[in-house]
Amino acid sequence: MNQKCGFIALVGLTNAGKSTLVNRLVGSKISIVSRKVQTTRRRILGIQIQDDSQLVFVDTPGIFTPRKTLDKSMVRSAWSAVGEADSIVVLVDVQRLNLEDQVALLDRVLKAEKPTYLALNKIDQVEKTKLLELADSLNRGRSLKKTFMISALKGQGVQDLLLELARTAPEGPWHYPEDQLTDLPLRLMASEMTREKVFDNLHQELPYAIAVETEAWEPFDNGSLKICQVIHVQKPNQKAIVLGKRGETIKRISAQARQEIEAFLDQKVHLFLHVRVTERWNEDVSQYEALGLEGPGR
Ligand SMILES: Nc1nc2c(ncn2[C@@H]2O[C@H](COP(=O)(O)OP(=O)(O)OP(=O)(O)O)[C@@H](O)[C@H]2O)c(=O)[nH]1
Ligand SMILES: [Mg+2]
Repeated sequence: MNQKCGFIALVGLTNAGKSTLVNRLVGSKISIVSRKVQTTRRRILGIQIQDDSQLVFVDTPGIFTPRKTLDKSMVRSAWSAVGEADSIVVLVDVQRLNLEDQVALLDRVLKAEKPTYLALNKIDQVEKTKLLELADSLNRGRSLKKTFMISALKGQGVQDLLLELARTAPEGPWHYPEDQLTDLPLRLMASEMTREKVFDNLHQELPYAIAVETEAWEPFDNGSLKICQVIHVQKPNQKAIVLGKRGETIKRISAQARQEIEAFLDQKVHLFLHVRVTERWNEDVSQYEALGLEGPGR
C-alpha cells in the first residue's frame, strides 16, 4: 500500500469550534478550547492516521480583524497555514446569524485555489432545514469539494469528514512518527493547559492580557514532576485579580491545571504558578517564542 500524507488547515472565524474539531479528529485533547473568542494563539498540529494516510490537521487562530501586534501575529499564522496546506476545511458555526464575514472568509480561502471543504459545525444546536439553507447559500456560485454537517462537540459527521480527507490525501511518505499526536512540546502543552484554566476562571479583558510561560520542568526520582510557570499580566491591578481574594483564584486555576497536566502526562505533578507583571509582553515579539506564540518570522 502506498503511503499518503495530507496537511489540512482548519480555518474559520474565532469560536467556530476548530480546536474542538482537531481534538475530536485526533482523539485526544491537544488544543485548548473555551467559550470565549480568540482562544488559540498559534498553529497547532494534530496528527492522525487513517488507513494508509497520515493526516496532519493544522488548528489555527480564528480569523478576526486584527488591531494589535499579537492579534496580527494570530491572524497571519492562520493565513499562512492556508498557504502551506494541501487542502482546507472551512469551519462555520451554524449558530452565527451574520453571514457577511463568513462569506468574506470563505471567498478569501478559495483564492488559494486548493481543495476546500465546508464543515457546518454545531449542528446539535439548530434545525435541519436551517442547515440545508445555509449549505445552499454558501455553496452557491462557489466550487467547494463537499459540505459536511458536523458536531465537533458531540461527534456527528466527524468520521465522514475524516474518511474523505484520508481518501483524498496526496501520495507521499508520512512526515511524523506513527505515534506522534502533535508538534507542541510538552512544556508548551502544559503552558496552554494553564492558559485554558485562566480563560475559564477570568473574564472580560483579562484572559487577553495574560500569557503563560513554563520556566522549570524537573522530574524527580520518585516519578513525580515539578513544573514552575509564570502567568504574565500587563498591569499590577491585573495581578491582584488573577491572585483573587486570599489567593483563591490562582489556587483554583492551579488545581484545575495540575489535574489536567497530570492526566495528560499520566504522572504526579507539583505545579507552581507565579504571577508577574510584564508590561508589554504582547508587543515584544522577541519574547513570543518563549510564550508559545508565533513571531513575525513565520
Ligand atoms: N454545541 C456545540 N458547541 C461546540 C461545538 N464545537 C465547539 N463548540 C463550542 O464552541 C466553543 C468554541 O470552541 P473552540 O474549539 O475553542 O473554537 P475555536 O474555533 O478553536 O476558537 P478560537 O481558537 O478562539 O478561534 C466552545 O465552547 C466549544 O465547546 C459543537 O459541535 N456543538
Ligand atoms: Mg481554537
